[in-house]
Amino acid sequence: MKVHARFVTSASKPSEFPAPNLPEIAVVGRSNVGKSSLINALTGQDGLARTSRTPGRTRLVNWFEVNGKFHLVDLPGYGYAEVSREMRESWRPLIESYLADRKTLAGVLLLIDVRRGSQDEELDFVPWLEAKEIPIVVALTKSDKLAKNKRMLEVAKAKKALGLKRDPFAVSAQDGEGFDPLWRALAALVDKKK
Ligand SMILES: Nc1nc2c(ncn2[C@@H]2O[C@H](COP(=O)(O)OP(=O)(O)OP(=O)(O)O)[C@@H](O)[C@H]2O)c(=O)[nH]1
Ligand SMILES: [Mg+2]
Repeated sequence: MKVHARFVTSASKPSEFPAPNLPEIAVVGRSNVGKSSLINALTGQDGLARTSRTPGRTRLVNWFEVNGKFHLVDLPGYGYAEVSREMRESWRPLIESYLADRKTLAGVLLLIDVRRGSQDEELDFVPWLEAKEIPIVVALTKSDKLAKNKRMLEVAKAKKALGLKRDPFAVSAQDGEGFDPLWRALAALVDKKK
């Protein structure tokens, strides 16, 4: 798929959110799981979203417009203990209010590190999204870090743990594994929203 993406804006509070004019896919996951890297790799634009080895890099909500058709929204990561309590407590309402109230939300791309698997946050989060009838696509990131047979095992484990109807995708921002089926799944969410 040929992709053109551009940065739209950042927000630290709902009053700064951009006008809800395009369907949006929110990229959600633990800090350091590879949300920003995946956005860069999927769009083929290095440096579009800021990435870092240090968890907690993305502290704002960032909007990226893709092919003039939809937004990928990079949300701050959760589960990063070293960020001050105050910071963490300001993020949760920001993320939750975004997910609960955003009229243009087409779905959530939930990322889980293939080596860590689903933890409490994901086990809580998936039913929370389901209760709100927000469509979910799950992808296991950094698939390049595991041999193929181990990867397949993790895919099956995550599907079962989260009670998903379909296999999560295994993706790698490093080598592009899994991008075609992931793009198709995201495009389907966007189309359904229109
Ligand atoms: N090997 C490998 N490393 C990756 C991959 N994706 C991301 N990383 C590395 O993981 C680290 C975190 O990546 P980010 O994209 O900044 O993670 P994030 O989820 O945006 O993190 P926060 O903004 O802190 O929530 C960086 O050092 C990346 O280079 C991948 O597919 N493979
Ligand atoms: Mg980030």
